Amino acid sequence: MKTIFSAEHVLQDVKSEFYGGKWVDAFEIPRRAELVLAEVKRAGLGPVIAQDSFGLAPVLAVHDAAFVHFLEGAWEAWKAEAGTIPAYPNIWPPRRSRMIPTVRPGAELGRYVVDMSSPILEGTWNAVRAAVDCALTGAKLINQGETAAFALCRPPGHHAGRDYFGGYCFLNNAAIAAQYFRDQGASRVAVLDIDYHHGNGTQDIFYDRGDVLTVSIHGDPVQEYPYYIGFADEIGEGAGQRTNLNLPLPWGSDYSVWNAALDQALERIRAFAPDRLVVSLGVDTFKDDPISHFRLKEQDYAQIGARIATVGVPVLFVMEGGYAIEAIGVNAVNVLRGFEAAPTQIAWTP
Ligand code: OKP
Ligand code: ZN
Repeated sequence: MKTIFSAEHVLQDVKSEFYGGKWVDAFEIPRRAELVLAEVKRAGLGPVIAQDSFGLAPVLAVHDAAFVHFLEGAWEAWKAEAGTIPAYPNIWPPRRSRMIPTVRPGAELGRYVVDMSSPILEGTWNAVRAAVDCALTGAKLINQGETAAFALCRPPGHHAGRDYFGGYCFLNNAAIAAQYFRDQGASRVAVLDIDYHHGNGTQDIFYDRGDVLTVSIHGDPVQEYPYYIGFADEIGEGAGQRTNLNLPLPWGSDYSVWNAALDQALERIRAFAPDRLVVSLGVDTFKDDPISHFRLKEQDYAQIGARIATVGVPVLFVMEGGYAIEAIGVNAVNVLRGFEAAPTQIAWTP
């Protein structure tokens, strides 16, 4: 399959992260994408191509306009006040605040960001736009007849909601691609999120939508980020009733446990009969991941790819997390190779 990759990802280059009450070396670093790219090439997965430009319309189809325009101008506003240091919030709005406009960039940041893991830097907006364009280019390739594509997005996207960002994510690459599939004629789209962390942003975006099924297998929010969302009783609302499926698993879950959840996920996806499947591909489920607590092994990832192929519809893989730097390439590419090696026939329809 083709990989879509932008060199502009390097513009999001956070040095330190506030983690467990301490400043530590950042986990979500440019080297992650470089190592995945290197393994794509070493394994001979297929051509690596650059992204096309899609503009902001597909972004505004899922994200709040004021939020998007805030992100676009956030660095310039922050720099005018604080200089060229990473932009962090001054405050988070207290409950029952009047959500009035403020004149301070650090106060506006608190309106939109949910945590301390996602500072805005000089190059953030360009890196984020490039990642979105990688996902959209992959979706376009699929609409042109590819049965799978790999959007090697960085920064990741699945924690970005309609009008909020956080968890290293700014715009929701996978959700934007899913909506693009809908807008280009797909009747139903499924998003399967296999990152270790709950895909709260994707859930948020499609929560009241019956045309997009969102399924996430993740560390139980009782123990794990994003803590406040991702529980099994969140099933969707309104027209989206029963089109959200959360499969939280406890710390220490290994592949036998995880694969049973994948069975449930795939059963629900098959019953939904989507035209397209978007996979939020995080490999922070790996046993050696420094911020996660599942126990998947290198070879398990090929099984996952083969299992995903059984859905039998075209799949856009969108890179999300994975922080065990020495293994991220092998694990991510194992999913893709496992998918390609599977005997299943993929039914492509326009
Ligand atoms: C992004 B992705 C836990 C702090 C977690 C943010 C994690 C974001 C993960 N104590 N910080 O889903 O891989
Ligand atoms: Zn994650």
